[in-house]
Amino acid sequence: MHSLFDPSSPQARAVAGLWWWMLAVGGTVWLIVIVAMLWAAITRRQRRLSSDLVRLDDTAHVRTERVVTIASGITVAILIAFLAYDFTVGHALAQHPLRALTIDVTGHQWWWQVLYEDPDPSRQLVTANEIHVPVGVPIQFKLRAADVIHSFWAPSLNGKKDLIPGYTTTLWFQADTAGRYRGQCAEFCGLQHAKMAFYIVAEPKPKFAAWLAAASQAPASPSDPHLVYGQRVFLSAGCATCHTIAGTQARATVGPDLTHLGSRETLAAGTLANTRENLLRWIVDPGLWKPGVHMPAVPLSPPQQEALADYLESMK
Ligand code: HEC
Ligand SMILES: [Cu+2]
Repeated sequence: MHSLFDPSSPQARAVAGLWWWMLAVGGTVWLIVIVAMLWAAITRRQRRLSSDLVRLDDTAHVRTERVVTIASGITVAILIAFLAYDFTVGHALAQHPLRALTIDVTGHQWWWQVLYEDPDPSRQLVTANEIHVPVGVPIQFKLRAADVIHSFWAPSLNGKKDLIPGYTTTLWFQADTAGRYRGQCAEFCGLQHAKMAFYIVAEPKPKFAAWLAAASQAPASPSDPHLVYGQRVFLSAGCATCHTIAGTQARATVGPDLTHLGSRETLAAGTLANTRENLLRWIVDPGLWKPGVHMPAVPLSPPQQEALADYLESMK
């Protein structure tokens, strides 16, 4: 779901309410103005056709002035009412209730790093591009940017919020219903801005807790020789200079954490469905799918690529 008109949180509903009111009032005013304009044009033309000299007498002048004054007054009143409404919506969105969960999201060109805060730093979970949240729980997002300005926007859950380098912004929402909500970077951030999507997976609390527990576990070391080979390729081909896989020596944070890549539904921030075929294609030439991407095509033999893809997909 990716729609302002399909709100699934109190926050998105407040924003949608404001939008509908603006559409209704703005639309009504527009209609009235158009009708008045047509009416004026038609009556004037009729008067001219009857070769009436169009000269406004004093009473007509006074009448026109009065209409203009009243219309201006109504316009100002409408704008002030909307200003007040807008402030109340903004205020409601800014109110932070006691939140159960804080998630740090860092925007990178062109992917999202996701960190689940925990009082014990060693238990902080890091993942990318897919954000699991429990339903019915207020969740705070701390938003940062690693390079340029990005904007976090999941329209069914809340309005946009910019991610600004060197500064932390916050946003919160509470998902009402379980589902998969699409989000998108909403601030132009370079060549692949359009391919910088993310998904918010809202789940019932027990399911979320199970996901969190599983995702916090480092995957077991592979025993299958093919996968052992895949891991060796990963660790020796340079992938580890940019990526992390928990439980291995790969600890770099230049690119997305790949620890449980097999459990994610898309690759490269919503660019490709996460299938073995697509993963292989991505590894062989990431720039083909995302020209300008900050991941090089690493020269590997076909058996190395296959083993690597199988190893990464095996980590659910
Ligand atoms: C110079 C740093 C760098 C190197 C080296 C590198 N990557 Fe990446 N990788 C990235 C970046 C940056 C991204 C994010 C690209 C994007 O979505 O815009 C990425 C994305 C990925 C993704 C998609 C992850 C996701 O969450 O969707 C996979 C899979 C991946 N890389 C695997 C590899 C493998 C396998 C290797 C080694 C053959 C490798 N990378 C080498 C930087 C690197
Ligand atoms: Cu962007």
